[in-house]
Amino acid sequence: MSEQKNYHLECTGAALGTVKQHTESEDITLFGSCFCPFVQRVWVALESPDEVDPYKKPADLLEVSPKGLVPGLKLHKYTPPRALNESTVILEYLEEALVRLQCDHVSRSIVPSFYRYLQAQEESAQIEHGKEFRAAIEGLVALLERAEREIVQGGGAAGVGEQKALGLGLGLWLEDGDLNLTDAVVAPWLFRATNVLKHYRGFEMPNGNKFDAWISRLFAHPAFKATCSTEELYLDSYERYAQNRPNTSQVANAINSGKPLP
Ligand SMILES: N[C@@H](CCC(=O)N[C@@H](CS)C(=O)NCC(=O)O)C(=O)O
Repeated sequence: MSEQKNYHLECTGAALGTVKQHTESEDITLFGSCFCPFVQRVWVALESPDEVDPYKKPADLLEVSPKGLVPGLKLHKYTPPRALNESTVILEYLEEALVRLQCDHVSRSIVPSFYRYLQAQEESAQIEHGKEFRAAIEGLVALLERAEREIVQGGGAAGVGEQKALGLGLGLWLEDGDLNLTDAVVAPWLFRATNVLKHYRGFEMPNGNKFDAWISRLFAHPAFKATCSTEELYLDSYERYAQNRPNTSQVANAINSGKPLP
């Protein structure tokens, strides 16, 4: 009888190349095994796993995955570190984390810089805040591009269904995506950038094939379109901000006093 084969504990082929490129991350450990399809699911969305033998159930695996199954995830940024198991739960966590990251950027950077730019009266301040607003949009694009790289193209190992599930974290950024939270959270300001900021500050949106296509999908989306008024309404309504009239709003006051937005 020929010798029985055993499972492998080291990647081969393209996966080995990917593992070798892996730079040690200090904030997340993915416990995995090179042969495991459940691990591969998570791997396409994340970095290379730390190889463990799930049949031997080492203590560090049991600590994060009570049944001793891979994948298991350890998030070191929490004290004590948090653990997660079950491939679909891990994927949902990652997708949510991506969308949260994007939404956080919109709230912290895009929205405040929109108002700083619009309310700025001095030409030098308008130039400065215009650059800041543009950089904030580019920052969101960078987050979307990174997510796309990590998720959709990540090793090309995911099945179509998994890619679609993870693509939820990218919304309309993907050609066949659906409107997601990030899209809804940022669209009103991007839209006003094309009319209000254009009119009062001469702002021109950044360009790029993917960016332009995303903006077109976003503005043409029926749910968004159905909420837009005519341009005149926006130009009239925002003149107060553009002239930085006293007590325009709580948002305007917060911007003027350097406080967080209400
Ligand atoms: N439902 C789990 C399944 C994970 C799973 O079964 N992993 C296998 C490797 S492919 C494992 O760890 N097996 C160890 C064992 O059977 O003791 C998930 O989606 O994460």
